[in-house]
Amino acid sequence: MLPGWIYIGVAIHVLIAIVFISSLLYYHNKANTLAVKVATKVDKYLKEFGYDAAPFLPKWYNDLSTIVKLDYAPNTVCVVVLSNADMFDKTLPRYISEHDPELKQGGDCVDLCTRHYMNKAVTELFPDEDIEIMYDWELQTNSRLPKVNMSTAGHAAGLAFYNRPEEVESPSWESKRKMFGCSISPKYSGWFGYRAVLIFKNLKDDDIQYLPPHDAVGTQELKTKLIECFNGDWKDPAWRDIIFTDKRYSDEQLEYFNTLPADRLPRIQALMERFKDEEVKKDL
Ligand code: B12
Repeated sequence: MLPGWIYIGVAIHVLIAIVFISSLLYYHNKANTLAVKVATKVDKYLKEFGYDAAPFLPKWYNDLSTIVKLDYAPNTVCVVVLSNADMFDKTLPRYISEHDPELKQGGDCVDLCTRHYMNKAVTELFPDEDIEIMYDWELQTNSRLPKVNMSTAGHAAGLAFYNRPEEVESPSWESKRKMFGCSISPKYSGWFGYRAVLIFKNLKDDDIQYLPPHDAVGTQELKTKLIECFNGDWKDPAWRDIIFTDKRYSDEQLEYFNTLPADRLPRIQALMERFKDEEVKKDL
């Protein structure tokens, strides 16, 4: 027979272990809510094609966006998708080589490529869900306003902080001048593009916690420079380099986006030549 204090000691240790494991499970479940699981699935699937995804709720978005609203229940699961440098440099040439007939019908190849991978992701991952996809270029039918304000969606999802001109305390520009805000990602700085918002109409999440995005630009001095550059020469990529990232666009990609849509065909042809050469080298 062991002394009583040993039994008491063991009981206390077991109790502490139970409390510890339950709190781990509680916080794990809180962090791993339905919206997080859905967005993680989308993110993992799209990663190899050069896209990143993160979850948000219409409530968070509508609390920020003053004009362009999302008319869904506040707790509906939504996912915002951006493209990073790999989408153009790696995925696009492969997509074009496999879907040439679609491209000959005209249309923007980046938009076609994005539409292809968004449709593929939702049909393969969520075949039974009712999902609406809104693209960055889509406008509302009766106004010139976008269907969804991508910068606000990305800010709500924590992907990139939306730097507004109103944040600048001593602006260097005339107060009458209309200045546009600019999103900066802690991962890609300005080297990304918003592409789509996926709305899972029948999925609701009441547990996900709002986490504000990381303000990577931070200082007033840099914010002033950012807003000045973003509203200056749109072909100058200085605003994209406002913070350090090792994942910038290639020169080929930058030149493509700096070329007016009507003049982009020769750039696509050059991209395809480069891709064909690389494929031939791989086979040698
Ligand atoms: C129309 C448009 C333009 C127009 C007008 C610009 C504008 N911002 O309105 C023009 C042609 C000028 C333009 C130019 C450019 N654009 Co543009 N454009 C758009 C587009 C399609 C819609 C923007 C819009 O009209 N919004 C509606 C107005 C009312 O929104 P808003 O002014 O932002 O106001 C809202 C917010 O302030 C919000 N709000 C209010 N308070 C608060 C508080 C917080 C904290 C937050 C988060 C939000 C918030 O509520 C307001 C109303 O809803 C978006 C894509 C999209 N679907 O969002 C791209 C977009 C904004 N453009 C983009 C880019 C890159 C550009 C260009 C560099 C060219 C290019 N495409 O490469 C240039 C840069 C500007 C310049 N030097 O000319 C990127 C922004 C990237 C970034 N990192 O920020 C976007 C998101 C496109 C994308 N696919 O990524 N663009």
